[in-house]
Amino acid sequence: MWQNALTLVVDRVRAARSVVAATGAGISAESGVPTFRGAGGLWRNFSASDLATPDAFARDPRLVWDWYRWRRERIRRAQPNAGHLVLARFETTLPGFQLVTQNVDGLHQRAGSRRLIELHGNIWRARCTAGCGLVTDVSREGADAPLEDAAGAELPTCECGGLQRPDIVWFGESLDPGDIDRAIAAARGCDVLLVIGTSALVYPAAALPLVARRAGALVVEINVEDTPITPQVGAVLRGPAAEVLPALEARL
Ligand code: BJW
Ligand code: ZN
Repeated sequence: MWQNALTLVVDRVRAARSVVAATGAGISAESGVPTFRGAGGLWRNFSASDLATPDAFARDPRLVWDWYRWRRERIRRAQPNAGHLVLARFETTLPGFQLVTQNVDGLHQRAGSRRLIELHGNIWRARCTAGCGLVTDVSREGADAPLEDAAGAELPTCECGGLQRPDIVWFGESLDPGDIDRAIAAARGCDVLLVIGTSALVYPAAALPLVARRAGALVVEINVEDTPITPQVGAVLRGPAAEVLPALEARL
């Protein structure tokens, strides 16, 4: 039972000078946003690894945009859950708290998190592919359209006429060096790292628990399933993030 491991985690969080949380798609699962690799992670029989690549976009930008528009409308209808809300409060209740996310859904911001590193970009922004570099807020686009109408819309273009793409880090693309450097520094400098709702398969984000562990931090995995890092963490809180995080907060 994860309630037993909780006592160790509570003690270490209370004593910590710095706590870092690293989240993945699992934190938003209870908000109704599908994860990438679990059941429901498929869209029209494509997996994320088929669509979230520069090659896929070069081959068929309409297909990729349809997928992102469909996801955007699902996310728009979702609400931050109890797990997101606890992490937003940790910013003011825990010393030196830093949140790092692989998620692009913006639910951490909607829950109130401000000190946030988004490693893989944000689905509510588009970016010009023609080299002018303009980044556009697309959070109002399609807001009034029903979910079904999102597919097949025009391809979005920049003010300069260039094709826009989602402002997201795809497979084989580099993360923003400033973002990953700050995330690694936070992992290296923390006393407790909470790894929440990630399959820990995608690098370099998956290296953060190893960095923290080597630097002497307690690494805590909060997940409904085992992952490749489970054998290497100091504590496992096996359960849904929207239940485990409020239970942790209540004990602090
Ligand atoms: C719950 C729950 C509940 C469910 N409560 N939990 C080193 C080694 C091997 C490979 C590489 C390497 N370095 C780089 C690579 C290549 C690649 C990579 O890692 N590939 C691996 C898959 C093998 N990495 C990259 O390409 C990265 N770029 C890079 O490294 O640049 C340098 C470079 C340049 C050129 C060539 C090579 C390297 C970029 C990675 C970008 C990832 N982007 C994506 C998609 C775009 C975003 C989008 O459209 O939304 O980001 S992939 C997708 O996976 C998405 C996610 O952020 C990411 C991570 O997924 P996550 O969050 O872990 O979700 P799931 O679904 O996998 O897991 C959910 C978890 O939640 C599960 O464990 C559930 O059990 C759990 N769960 N309900 C708690 N209620
Ligand atoms: Zn442009």
